[in-house]
Amino acid sequence: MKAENIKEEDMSDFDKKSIDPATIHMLKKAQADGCETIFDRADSMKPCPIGAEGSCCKHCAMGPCRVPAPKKKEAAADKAKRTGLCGATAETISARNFARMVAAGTAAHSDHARGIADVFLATAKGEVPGFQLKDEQKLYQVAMDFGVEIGDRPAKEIAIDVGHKAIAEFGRQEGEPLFIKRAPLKRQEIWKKLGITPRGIDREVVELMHRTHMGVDQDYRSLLMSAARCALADGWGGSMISTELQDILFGTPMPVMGQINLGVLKKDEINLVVHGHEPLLPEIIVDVVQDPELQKAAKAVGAKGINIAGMCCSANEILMRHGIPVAGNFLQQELAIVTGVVDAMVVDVQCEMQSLAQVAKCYHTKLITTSAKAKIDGATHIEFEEHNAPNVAKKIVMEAIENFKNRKSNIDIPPQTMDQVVGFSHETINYLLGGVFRASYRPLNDNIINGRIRGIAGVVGCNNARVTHDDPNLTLIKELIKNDVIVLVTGCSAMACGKAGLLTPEAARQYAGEGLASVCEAVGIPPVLHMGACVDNSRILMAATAVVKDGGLGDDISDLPAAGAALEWMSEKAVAIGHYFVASGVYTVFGTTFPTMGSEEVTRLLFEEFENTVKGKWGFEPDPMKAAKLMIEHIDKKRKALGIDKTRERVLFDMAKRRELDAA
Ligand code: BF8
Ligand code: SF4
Repeated sequence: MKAENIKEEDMSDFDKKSIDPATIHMLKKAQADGCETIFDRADSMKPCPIGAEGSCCKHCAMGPCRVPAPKKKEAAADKAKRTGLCGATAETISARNFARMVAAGTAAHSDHARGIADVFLATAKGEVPGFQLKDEQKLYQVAMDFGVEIGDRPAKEIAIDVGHKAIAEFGRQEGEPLFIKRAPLKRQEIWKKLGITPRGIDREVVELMHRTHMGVDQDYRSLLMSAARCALADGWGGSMISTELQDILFGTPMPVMGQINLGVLKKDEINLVVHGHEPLLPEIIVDVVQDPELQKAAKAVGAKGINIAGMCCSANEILMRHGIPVAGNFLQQELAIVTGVVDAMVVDVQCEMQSLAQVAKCYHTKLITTSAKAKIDGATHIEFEEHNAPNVAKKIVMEAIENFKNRKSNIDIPPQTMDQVVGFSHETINYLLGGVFRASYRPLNDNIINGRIRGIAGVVGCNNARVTHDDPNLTLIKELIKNDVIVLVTGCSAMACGKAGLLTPEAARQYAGEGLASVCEAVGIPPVLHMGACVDNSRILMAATAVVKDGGLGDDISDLPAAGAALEWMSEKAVAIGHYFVASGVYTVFGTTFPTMGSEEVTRLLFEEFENTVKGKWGFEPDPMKAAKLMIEHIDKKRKALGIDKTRERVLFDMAKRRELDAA
C-alpha cells in the first residue's frame, strides 16, 4: 500500500513527529500498513509525571514511594514530612535515581569496552581470525599512556601487554585508571581534592549501586559526588578504552564521504541493516560481504548485490571507518523495516527497541540478535563468537540473502539521502588544523583567541519520541554555528546533522557565521564535525584536553569557551555522559526532561553549586533557541574570564588617538 492513501489533513500531526521528510514518509506508510511504531505509542501513553521528575522510589518492597516535588510555598515543616516510608527525603530519592542512571550508563559503556578489550587481547595473541591490529601508531600511543615498554619489541607483544592492562582497568583494586593522567593537571588536582578520582571502573559502578540501595547513602551531596566519580570512570575509563582499542583494531577514523537516510536502502539489492553499538561483528560483516560466494548467492536469488547499511551507533562506527551508508538514527530503526526491503536487521546491544520484533512481523524482515547479553523474544539468535567471527558473519549474510524471496508487495523506500563528510577523530582534527608535519591544535586556539571562532560546543545524544524528532538538536546546532561556535557531534545527534546537510564543507558558507565559515573554508572542514559513536564522546574529552594543553585558553577544561548539550536525550548512557562532562568542567544543557526536577535542592546543586566544586554544571532547557542562548552566554563568560572577549570587535586607533591615550 502506498503512502498517498493518507489524507492531507493528517499532515500537521506528522510534522509534529519529525522534521525529517524520510521519517514522515515512513510514518505515513506504517499507518497505512497498520503497523504500530514508537511514534503511535508516544501519543497513546504519557509519561508518569512523578517518575519523570525523579520522585518515585522503588528501591525496596515497602514502596514504590511517591514523594512529588513540594509546592513552592509549602512550609519547611510540611516539606520535611514528605518522605518515603523509610524517611528518605525527596532529595535522597531524586539523587539516588539520578545516580542509578549514571551507574547504568557507565555499566553499558564499560561493558562494551570490556568486550572490545577481550577481542583486542585475543587479536594480539593471534587467536581470532578476521581481526587485526590496524593502527600501530595508536597502539604505541596507548602503550606509552599505559606504561608498557615499547623498545624494539614486536607490535603484537606490546599489544598483549596493552590488552592485559586494559582488562585490568575494570577490576582495578588500587590506584587510578591509567587514562586519568591524560586529563589536564589542574583537572586531576580538582578531582583529587574532591575525592572523585575514579578507582576501578567496575568498583565505581558496584559502589554506586550499593550506595543507592535502601538505607545506605542518604545525603544527596554525597550521592551526586559519588555519581560524578562513577561517571568519570566512564568518560576517562570505559568509553575511552572502547574508543582507543577500537581505533587500534579497526583504524583511527580519517575524513571519509558517506551517505545517510532511509533512501540508502536499495530495492534491487539484499539489504542488511546492522544496528547497535559494538563494531566487532559489523566490521567483519563489512569484510565478508565481498566474498564471491556470497555475492553469487545474492545474484542467484535475483538481487543485484548486497547493501550493508548502519543504524544508530553501529552505523557511526562503520561509517567513520569505511563510509558505509547510514539508514538512520534511533527513532528510525522501526521505520527502516517499514520500507519493506530490509531482509535482515542484525542487533547487538543497547538502544534496540523490543518493538522491532513486532514491526518485523508486519513485513518480511528477519530480526537477528547476536550478543549473548541481549536476546529479544521473537528474534532469531545467531551468537557472535569472536573465535569464529567470519563464519558467523557469513551465516548472517546468508540469512538475509535467503529472506530476499519473502519480500511482500508493500515496498516503499523514501527518496531522501544526503552526502556527508565524517571521520573527525581527535587525531584527524589535529592533522587537518596543523598539517601532517606539525600536527597541532594551535590554529584552532589562535582562531578562538582572535575571535573568528567564538567557542566550541559538543551537541550529542539521542532521539526522544517525546519531542519532534531531530528538531531540537538541529535548531540548536544551526543557531550555534551561525554564532561562530564550532560544533562537535556524536551519536544520534551526529546523524541528524548528516541528514540535514550540516556535515559537508559547503555547509560552512550556507549556515555558519562569517568568522567560523572563513576558518572552515581555509581548512576545508564542515562547521559541524562528526566525531563518532556515543563511546567516542571520549574523543571530545581528548580534543578539549589538547586545546588546553596547546595554551592560551587557560589551564583547565573549565576555562575553555565551551559548552555541551543533549537536547533529545533519552538513555541512561546520556546521563552518565552528561555527568562526566560536568565533572570534567563543562556546562552541559539537557532538553526534553530533567530527572531531578522533583527536588529543588538536588537540582540547585547540579545547576549551580557544582560550578564551585567541579567547575562544571548542568542546565535544563528544552527550547533549542533558549538553550543556544544559555550556551553562548556561557561561552562569552569564559571568553571574558580569559580576557579575549574584546577580540571580536577589533578597534584600530589612528595616530592622534594613540597620542591621546599615551598622554592620559
Ligand atoms: O549510544 S545517541 S539513542 S544510539 S544512547 Fe542510543 Fe542515544 Fe542514539 Fe548510540 Ni547514544
Ligand atoms: Fe520507599 Fe524508602 Fe523503600 Fe524507597 S527505600 S521504596 S523511599 S521505603
